[in-house]
Amino acid sequence: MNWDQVYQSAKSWTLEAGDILRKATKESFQVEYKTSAADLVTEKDRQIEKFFIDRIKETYPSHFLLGEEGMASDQVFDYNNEVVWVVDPIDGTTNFVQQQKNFAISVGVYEKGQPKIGIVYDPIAGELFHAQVGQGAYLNEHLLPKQKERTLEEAMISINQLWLIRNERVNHLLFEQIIRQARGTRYIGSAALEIAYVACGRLDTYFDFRLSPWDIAGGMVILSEVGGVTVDLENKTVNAFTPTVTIFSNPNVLDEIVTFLS
Ligand code: 2AM
Ligand code: CA
Repeated sequence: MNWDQVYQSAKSWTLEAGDILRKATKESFQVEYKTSAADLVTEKDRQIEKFFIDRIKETYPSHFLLGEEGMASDQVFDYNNEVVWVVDPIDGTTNFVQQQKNFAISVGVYEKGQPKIGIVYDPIAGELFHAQVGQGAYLNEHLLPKQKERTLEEAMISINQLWLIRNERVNHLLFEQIIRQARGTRYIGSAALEIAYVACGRLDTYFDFRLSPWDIAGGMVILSEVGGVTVDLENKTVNAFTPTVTIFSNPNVLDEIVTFLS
């Protein structure tokens, strides 16, 4: 497999898809509830997923696509044996609909379950985060530095406020000391962007407990290229295909954080 060529394809298709979404924020489009008013899908989510399916089929017919909208559900494959493009056509659909900003396209390309390429693109900010394994991570054309030395009191923490009130997935009281000690908290509402922001140091740790492969597959490649880590509450490495309970972090801050999680 010519991975340089796949990397170029992934970047140029993502930029092209981003143009479609940027224009879409100025137009009206159809919005549907999936399971509730907090779980939306638009015709643009489906259009962008189809855009990737068509290009992958044409250029890399042996590759598969795993996407949030399930539009390639005719494809049957085992990700441990194949090349798979893990695509979220719009990560942060609620923001796309309500704010017309703070959303991203997320693309991860994995071979037999192993990361190869990660792309997270914010088309409104014009920020393309991208990485090919072993070659560093970039924000547009700038190489991102490795994760900085940082203490919890200098750290910016990202967490959905859902996990700070009583909930079914995690003990919300675990976060009290972490948040009290940290420099600040921020939440964007797009998992792919939060992970990319940890990679470039705008955030230091992002917690989430309701994730799917397409939310994180692209961002994880970018984060690991700068020395960031993806672990569960027991500090064990998380696989992009079987997430749910996950911490994305600068490793220096994580050492302090795990002391509060046990
Ligand atoms: P989405 O916009 O692609 O649905 C904030 O809601 C973040 O969590 C977004 O990245 C969003 O992705 C993701 N998210 C929201 N609801 C989710 C769910 N039920 N399962 C997995 N991820 C979800
Ligand atoms: Ca999505």
